[in-house]
Amino acid sequence: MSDEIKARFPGEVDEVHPAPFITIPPQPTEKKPGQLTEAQVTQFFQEGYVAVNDFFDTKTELDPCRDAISVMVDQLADKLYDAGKIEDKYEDYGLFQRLTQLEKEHAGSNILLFKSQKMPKAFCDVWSNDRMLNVMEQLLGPDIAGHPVWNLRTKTPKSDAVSIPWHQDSAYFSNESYDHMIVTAWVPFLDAIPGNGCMQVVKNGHRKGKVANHTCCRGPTWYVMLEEEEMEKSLDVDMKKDLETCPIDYGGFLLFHNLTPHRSLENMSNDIRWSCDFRWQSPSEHWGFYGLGEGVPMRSAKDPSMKADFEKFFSFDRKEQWQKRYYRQEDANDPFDTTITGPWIGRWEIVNHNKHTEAFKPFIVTTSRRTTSYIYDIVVYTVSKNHSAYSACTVCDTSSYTTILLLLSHHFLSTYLPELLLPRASMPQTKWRPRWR
Ligand SMILES: O=C(O)CCC(=O)C(=O)O
Repeated sequence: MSDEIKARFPGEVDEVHPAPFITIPPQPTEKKPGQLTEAQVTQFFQEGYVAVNDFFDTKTELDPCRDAISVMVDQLADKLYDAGKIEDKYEDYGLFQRLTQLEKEHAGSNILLFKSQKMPKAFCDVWSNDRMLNVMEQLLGPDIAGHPVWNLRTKTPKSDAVSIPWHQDSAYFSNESYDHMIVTAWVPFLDAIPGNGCMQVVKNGHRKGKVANHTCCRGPTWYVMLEEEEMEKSLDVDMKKDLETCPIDYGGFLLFHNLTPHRSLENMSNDIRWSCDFRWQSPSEHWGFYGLGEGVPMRSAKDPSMKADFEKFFSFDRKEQWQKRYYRQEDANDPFDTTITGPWIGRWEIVNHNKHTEAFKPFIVTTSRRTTSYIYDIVVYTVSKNHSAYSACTVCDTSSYTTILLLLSHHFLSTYLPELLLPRASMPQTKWRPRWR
């Protein structure tokens, strides 16, 4: 028998948890507005996705989101103009063109808007929409919370920065997200079609209950990637049969979850494909969000009068925490910096280095029970910076670092641990020095 030890990254696991993803929970006995049909609920659990059409009243529920996006674009134009980054604010352009014009004059404008997100009230209203929560009740049970990860997608035409490859959402979350469902409603603010970058899913990709091995990062971006070959091998899907393209008209949404492999197509149109992905889960489950704040409870079986407390939810500055923990400070303080980095970068093999992977600064939590895995993140990250020494990962045995943890203080760990490990792992000389020193 071979003694070969396989190098593993923190995101890689053998564990599988199919039950929560394929088992329909007890359905509400009461008929409620907006509820999915039995066939839709069945499809969601069997195939890992379902398209829901004609759900929103576009005039009263989605047009306010469009208006809120226009305000955000306007604010961005002002900011760029005031800083002398652009010479024209392109005020005559509408919602589906203006950001493209800003992007032409100041490359990265679409990333700045993506990065600067503050959730406007119109979006909160969609997120906590009563009919939407009736849908979530069918998928998650009677206790529902909004998950803290949401994204306004600024998919400008033919832009590499917003070209999102195959992935499962759990690849971005911590391992504690692997065993329970986090539902996404992907809501487009126009008719999303293949030509303007609608979503694709790989149906049945959730049925094994597994997070497949991802790599990082696609081209010049911060996105993790899931190779089709890897999906076929570890998720038992057949890309020829299981790939589904999901056009969604304005007023509808696409439902999928954290184990559904998905991506969006290129936007080959002349319009910006605006969309927002909202998430929900049971409040009793782990958020999988690296301790960066909790979700917002929205519905409770015990307290039928519960309303989402957005004031409390937004009082915690996730962005500030995020930047403190994972960014080099010089990037975090520049309002026009288009670098995006985060904990997911330390979770997978970095096969393509770029400014986003370079900016990643691993974060250590000495007080949490997950500490050992954070240390492991750093070791793997450190070693993977030098590909010729990649096999040195095999010496990184998580349990042996538990002892170090007990003996060393947080300061000592974050300052000296990588240096101590490098010679031990017989790393060849490298010019790279840890960023967090
Ligand atoms: O909107 C997109 O282009 C991709 C969305 C996505 O990957 C997600 O919602 O997880």
